[in-house]
Amino acid sequence: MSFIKIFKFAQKGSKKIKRAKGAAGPPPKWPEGTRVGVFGHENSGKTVFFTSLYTQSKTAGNFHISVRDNATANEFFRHDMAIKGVDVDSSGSGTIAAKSVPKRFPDPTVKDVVLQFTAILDGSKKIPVVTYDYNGKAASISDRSDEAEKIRDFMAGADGILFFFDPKVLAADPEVQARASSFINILEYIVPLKSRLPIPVGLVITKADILPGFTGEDKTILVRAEDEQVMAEDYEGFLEKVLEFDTLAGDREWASTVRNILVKLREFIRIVVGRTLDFQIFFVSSTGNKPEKIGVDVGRSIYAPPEKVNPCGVTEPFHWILKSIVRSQRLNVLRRVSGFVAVASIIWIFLYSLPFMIHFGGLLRSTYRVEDSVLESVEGNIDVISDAQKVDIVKAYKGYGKNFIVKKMFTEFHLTAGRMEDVYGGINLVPAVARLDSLIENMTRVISNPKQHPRYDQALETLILSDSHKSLVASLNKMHVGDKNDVVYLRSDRALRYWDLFTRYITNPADSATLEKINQDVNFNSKNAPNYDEYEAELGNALLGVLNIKAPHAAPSLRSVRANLDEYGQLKEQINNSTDPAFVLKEAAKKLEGIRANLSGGAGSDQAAAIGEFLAEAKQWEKERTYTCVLQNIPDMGHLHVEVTESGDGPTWSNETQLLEGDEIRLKWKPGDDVHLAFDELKHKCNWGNQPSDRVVFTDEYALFEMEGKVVFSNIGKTVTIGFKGGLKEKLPKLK
Ligand SMILES: Nc1nc2c(ncn2[C@@H]2O[C@H](COP(=O)(O)OP(=O)(O)OP(=O)(O)O)[C@@H](O)[C@H]2O)c(=O)[nH]1
Ligand SMILES: [Mg+2]
Repeated sequence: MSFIKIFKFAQKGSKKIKRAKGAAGPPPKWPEGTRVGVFGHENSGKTVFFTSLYTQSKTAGNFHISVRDNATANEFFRHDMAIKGVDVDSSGSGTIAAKSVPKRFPDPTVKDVVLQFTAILDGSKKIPVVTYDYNGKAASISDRSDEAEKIRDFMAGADGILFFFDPKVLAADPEVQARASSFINILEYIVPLKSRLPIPVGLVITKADILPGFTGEDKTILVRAEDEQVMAEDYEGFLEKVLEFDTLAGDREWASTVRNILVKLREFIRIVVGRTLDFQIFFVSSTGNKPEKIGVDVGRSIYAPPEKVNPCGVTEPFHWILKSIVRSQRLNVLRRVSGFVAVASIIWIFLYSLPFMIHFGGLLRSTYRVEDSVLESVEGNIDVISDAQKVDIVKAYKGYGKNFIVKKMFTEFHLTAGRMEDVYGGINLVPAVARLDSLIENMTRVISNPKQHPRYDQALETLILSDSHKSLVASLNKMHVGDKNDVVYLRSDRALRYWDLFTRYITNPADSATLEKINQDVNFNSKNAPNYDEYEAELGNALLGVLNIKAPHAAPSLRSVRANLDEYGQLKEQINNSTDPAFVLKEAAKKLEGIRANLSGGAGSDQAAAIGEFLAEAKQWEKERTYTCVLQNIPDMGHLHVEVTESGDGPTWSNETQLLEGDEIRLKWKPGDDVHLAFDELKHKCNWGNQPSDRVVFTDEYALFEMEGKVVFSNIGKTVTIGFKGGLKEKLPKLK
């Protein structure tokens, strides 16, 4: 509902209340149609105007009237006859004939009448018009009668208003002001002061024939279409511009008349200009020629219509106001449509953004909140998140991923949620444990090798740690956070404690209390500590070994250190000359472990350290690692497909990579994995490894080593040569 309508509605509401209090009857029900309000005081010329509008419309080119009801027809007819001086002579024989009687103007209106007719504009546009004639006394500003109320009610709901002003009152300034004020009241009744005027308003100066300088039709419309912008001026600007019009500039008499009227009516014009472009001033004469004064009644002179009645410009105000109404109705429809479009757009924008708001502002944020609070509790170290905390995060991502909006509209986020579930749920602490193992392994290496020990500066009484010592301790400290019962926390705690004891020993090797503590701790842990795995056991042993304390779980060896050192020497040669991974990484490593357990400090400490290093390196081979394989030679422009699978699995060939001579491929492999090679000859149709020209599968524990060098495809008699960056066999650990 527009503001104007609300305003009108409120006004009508207040009117109803007023009426109820005054008990003056229900508001009038006005007929449907385009309502044109003619607001004019007594004697302003309304009735004569309507009559001449009717007669004139019969000959006017752009404005016709077709009367719609009897009351209107009767009203027009009666007054037309009176003005023309025609009466009906009904003789006793029953014949009716027209007879000439003295011409006279209609009497002041007593009984109000709603006039209804169809106006035909410019020969085509038909508009059902409803207008109203009444006793103009009720239009007076001081009138509070029911008639006055009726007039206001009609005007308030009008689609356009014409203010009829009788120039005969111009000389009486108080009356001019009173009339202007009463019309301003009506306008305020329609819309508050200063708001845009929603309907066209015309000022109709009636009886223009009495005005000096009025010469007829050419003076009827004051502001031509091309000068319309003067309506946007304030009163002073309006007056100045109007008087500059060509039509006035060369016609001093008329200019002075117009100026006089505009000045006298300034309070009214001030109210209208600047608030609408739909304003116009008309000068009309319903009689054309001046009527003849024939007498005086109470307060007014009595005139007779002139000999020749020749209405001038009377159709113009109605033609203009109806056209303006049609135009503004079209504009209103457009405004309503654009309003509707604006509302629809806002609704659409809202509906469109709703899922985004729900997703980013709600679903995703609450999931992140769960994850963030966990990460905060472990100071950002993802590796030490407890199982319970992981469950929380996984649950949060699971719930998020299941949400309809996420699934349907944010598919990428849905996939990410799945990955996050895997990250937190699938790995089950393995990365943390594995990283910790490798840190412990590093510590074992440091402790096993006296060359890598920290140094104690006696003079400065300071323990000197190398960068790698520091980073080892820092990494362990990073894992030493979060849930205190968590396996990573407990194990990093023990490792740090071992390091602490170890550095205490370095600081003061003679302190038997430290040695005692180390001995006790390692022994205790090896039997009682939860999750005390082989890496920790190695570390404990290394600690005991270097301090010359016997490993707690090692069986006491009967063999002498010398014998072990001999065996060490033989093994060293074998290992360092061997290219057999099974021997170097398994068999020899096992033997070396046995030897180290039986090497007691002193004489065997270098060897024990070397064994420690060898074993640590050998252990690396047990993990899945990435190897860069180079296809050195592929005969006859064939190509190869390579895939590593778990032991016994068939290849999927899903990486869809053709390898040509000289190509490199990165393979992830660990002992036990199988290696599949597929050879496609030049003209063979490539199916990414499926249905190749020939294939070879290596299933040995160390399959990757079988692949290094020459690989024979016996069915087609082709041999390819494959190498590894840095060599594979060459990289096998050596014993120092
Ligand atoms: N000079 C001149 N006088 C006119 C013209 N039209 C009307 N009059 C005079 O104005 C008088 C009043 O005209 P009405 O049309 O009856 O005025 P009204 O506004 O209907 O008056 P109420 O019915 O009393 O409200 C007429 O009797 C004429 O004397 C006109 O075009 N020229
Ligand atoms: Mg009248």
